[in-house]
Amino acid sequence: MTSNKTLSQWVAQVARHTQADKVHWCDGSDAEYRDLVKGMLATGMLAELNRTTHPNCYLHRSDPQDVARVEHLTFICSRSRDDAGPNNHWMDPAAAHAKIDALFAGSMRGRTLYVIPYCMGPIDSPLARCGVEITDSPYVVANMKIMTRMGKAALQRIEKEGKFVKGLHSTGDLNPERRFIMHFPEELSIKSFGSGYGGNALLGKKCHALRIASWQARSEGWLAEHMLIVGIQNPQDEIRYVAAAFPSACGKTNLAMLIPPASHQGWKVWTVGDDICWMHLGEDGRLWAINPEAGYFGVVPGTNPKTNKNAFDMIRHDTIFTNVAVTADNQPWWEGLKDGTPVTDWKGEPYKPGNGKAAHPNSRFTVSAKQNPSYSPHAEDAHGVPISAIIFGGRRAEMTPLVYEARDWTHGVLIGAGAASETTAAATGQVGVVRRDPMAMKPFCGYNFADYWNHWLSFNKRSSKLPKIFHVNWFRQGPDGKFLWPGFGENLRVLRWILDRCDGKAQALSTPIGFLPADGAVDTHDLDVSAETMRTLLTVDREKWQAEIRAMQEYFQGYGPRMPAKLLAELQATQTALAK
Ligand code: GTP
Ligand code: SPV
Ligand code: MN
Repeated sequence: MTSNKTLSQWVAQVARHTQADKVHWCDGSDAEYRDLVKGMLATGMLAELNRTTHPNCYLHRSDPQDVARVEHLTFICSRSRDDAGPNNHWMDPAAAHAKIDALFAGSMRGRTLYVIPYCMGPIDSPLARCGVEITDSPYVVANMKIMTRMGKAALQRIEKEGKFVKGLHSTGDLNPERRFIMHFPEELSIKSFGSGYGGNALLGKKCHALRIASWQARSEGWLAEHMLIVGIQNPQDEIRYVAAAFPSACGKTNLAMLIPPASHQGWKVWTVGDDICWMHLGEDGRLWAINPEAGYFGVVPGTNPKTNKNAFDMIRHDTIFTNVAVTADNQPWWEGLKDGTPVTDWKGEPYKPGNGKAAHPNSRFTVSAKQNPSYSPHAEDAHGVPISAIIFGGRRAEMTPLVYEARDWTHGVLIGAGAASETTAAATGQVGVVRRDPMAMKPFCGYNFADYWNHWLSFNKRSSKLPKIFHVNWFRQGPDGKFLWPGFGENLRVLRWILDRCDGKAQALSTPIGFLPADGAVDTHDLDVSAETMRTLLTVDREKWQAEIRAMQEYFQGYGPRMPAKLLAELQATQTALAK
């Protein structure tokens, strides 16, 4: 099936070990997708949704114990434990292989083994990278078809280059006791067992494009980040690109697809990517970014015509829904939708309001980027798009201002490294707990964070044209628990201040934590937010920030002598300024 010997031997060896019934090499065609869907409808793995309102849309109900990423079962298996760092769970590679190979033994008996050659990034891009995922889940194959450039063209590129990341996946029996997501960065390989959930099972995404790619990026001098990429076009038709790192379920997809509010005639937003960004330093000294993905695996709840009309429209056809509820006339339903009433919940049981949410809070849509009305014509550019600003962010009910700007690159790296956010339903475990999530990469950095921050700092020596760095927080709450900032489309107002700052235009005040917008510098015309609320959103509470700095110091101590001294000095400078 392939001229690449490493690949054919690996597939044969896995087929023997897992005792797969059949081997299917995916060609990535639409006919193949239709056949897969037909097969899954027959076994009940998919159910068809209302054909009239949602043509070619399907519902997958996962095992109720398999609905999110499992960080406690995710391992970086580097030879040295220190290379994985305190930010990762580590296992010795030999021990890890032995443990997970025992689970794979015979796991595909009675099942088809699918071979999925895929390309992360535009197929003709020198920045793109290929992989092959072996899986026994047709649901994974269908999702990979939407999320990556999958099939023939990818296989051809692999045969030409002779290089690919090996990913082995089996859903096993979905028992959480026998579930592991293991990464072997030195071998460029991934082994995932016991889960069918996106981030655990679609190996091109978090496992390859972030954990393995971040390791490669460090040794090769580029960046693999958990960032959206968005183009912002002003009324003069100039387009500038911004990359933003927010933790899981903290607003990347929404910002990437933003629709300008009615007050902003002449503005337009273009989506390049909504989750992952690979950035390389160009010959011109700027950072150039590609989106390695070809589709969106997005959070469903909260999606409606007011919050995100682009997403709402794009998931009306040819979409896979995972763990949403359904209405009496078989339409998908989720919390945040104004219309319709759920009759069956995400588990497939009759919906009763007392039994919790109708749709799972981490229910997801899988949809091709081509269906996005705001998909950028430059998203397929082989060399990517130039980045003007980098934004870090998080979900903080208190303290963190709506927006602030780093003094310089090193300070910006500190802002990213010190970022924290409330946990969400995207990973198993408690929701709403503030934790450090540096650069929104806590679950995804494939190596020691201390080395990662050093890598970020090193760009300063390589270019004088790096983007400016900012931090945003859309999630401040008032005493009544309501969000103080309207968010969504109105976030364009903050993006405008950011881009104006890049042009040296907007007014700012220098504070100990960085530059904050001067009074009135964030445009609030036609916006129902009082001047008092704006002041609350844009002040630095010194006492709270002093405590925050202490929390960062404590966190950084965990990285011991590998911790970059430059970041500690920068933190010390902030602390001194706050004490004045
Ligand atoms: P992952 O796919 O997990 O990486 O998440 P994401 O960062 O792409 O988050 P997404 O855009 O899907 O948003 C997650 C949730 O936050 C959804 O329920 C959104 O409706 C909500 N949300 C997004 N942007 C905003 C905002 O500006 N304000 C408020 N209040 N909520 C928002
Ligand atoms: C996230 O959790 O950040 C996601 C969803 O984007 S998953 O791909 O499942 O990790
Ligand atoms: Mn994500």
